[in-house]
Amino acid sequence: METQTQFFRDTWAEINLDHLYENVMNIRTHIPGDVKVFAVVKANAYGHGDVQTALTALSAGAHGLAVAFLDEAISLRKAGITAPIHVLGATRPKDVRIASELDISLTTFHREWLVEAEKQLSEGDRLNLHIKCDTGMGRIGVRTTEELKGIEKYIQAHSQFELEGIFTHFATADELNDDYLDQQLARFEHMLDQLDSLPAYIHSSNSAATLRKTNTLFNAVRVGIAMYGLTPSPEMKPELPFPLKEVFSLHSRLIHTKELSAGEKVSYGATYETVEAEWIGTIPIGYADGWLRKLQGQDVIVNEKRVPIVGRVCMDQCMIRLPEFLEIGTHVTLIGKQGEEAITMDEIAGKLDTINYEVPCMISTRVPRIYIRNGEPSEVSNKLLSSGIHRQEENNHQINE
Ligand code: PMH
Repeated sequence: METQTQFFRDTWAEINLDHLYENVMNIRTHIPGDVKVFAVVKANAYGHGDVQTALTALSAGAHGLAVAFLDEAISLRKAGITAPIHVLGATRPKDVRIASELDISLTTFHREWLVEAEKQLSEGDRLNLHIKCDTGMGRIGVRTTEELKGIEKYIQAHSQFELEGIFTHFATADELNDDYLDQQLARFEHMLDQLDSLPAYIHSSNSAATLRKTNTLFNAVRVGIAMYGLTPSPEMKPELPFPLKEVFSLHSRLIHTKELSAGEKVSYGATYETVEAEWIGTIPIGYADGWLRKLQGQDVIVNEKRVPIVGRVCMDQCMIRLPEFLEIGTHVTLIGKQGEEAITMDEIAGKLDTINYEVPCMISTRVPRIYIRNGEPSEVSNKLLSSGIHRQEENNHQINE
């Protein structure tokens, strides 16, 4: 896969792979050495870029990758990534053959699904499966031990299937009260007790559980948000076992500046009116980039100072109130640091009444991603990434040359 190396607009996201690497290393140091890390790179790695994130996480010692859909796994394989990949969500039984061909592990939670999937596979095919247990998330998964045993028996009786893993997902791991998590854990442990033999991977922890708990780790964890340097919930902030470094930042440049006299209007609806003579700058980012209209009034950073977005955010542009005349081309930081000033993902999430997970996911693919490694922006191609990044210790999951 060729990564975009050139772009022609003054708005971009910087993905700091050095921070990602450090976060994964810190997570690995925090957990016992025999617990494997699956880097969750679904949804284009929460908007960060799946291939670059995957390669960096693997170079930092992640054992494998987890995605939501088969399509995401196929695209990682097509990029040459040979590490274990597990599809966490449901896959249609009619699509299992390509998963088997590409050695992609799927999730199962219905005996009937296995019956249908088997029809797609030939004698010599092999499909790795993880059984999903619904212990209280109420999303997908087996809920009873009867269902679980039915699936285990069916897998045992059919050589095309290999039971590679069993897992569950916590609904409240990011809350400090553990009552519900403990109930889910007890249900999961009860389900594990029913199996004739345990598969290779047993996993339940997302980032929050990985950071907060020791009794949920089993022998693998699925880490997403913490790898991206974001805290799973505001209440976990004071308890973090090590600092997380934000990976994603968002930038633009002034494309126009002008002085308006008092009483002039700005943007659709003419809702903003200058109170005095004001310098107004325009930046080329708008709601089609995921910089939503609700961000009217949000600060950005220019010359290390906060200034507000004024008037309505348009599809491709928005306006900011400048402290003085500033040159076209002046750097504007929308998420990230300039000098002492910082706008965090959590600040933007707060302004949008949402969680930090949603913010990088919503910055659309129209915004080019620039990858930083070893402190330098790199016009990165995956070949480059595979060839020597980060003093790799465990570099056995890299791209096929
Ligand atoms: N495992 C599963 C099954 C998940 O759905 C997710 C995240 C993770 C692991 C990683 O969680 P983390 O990012 O908190 O570490 N899933 C979602 C979701 O469906 N909505 O928000 C996050």
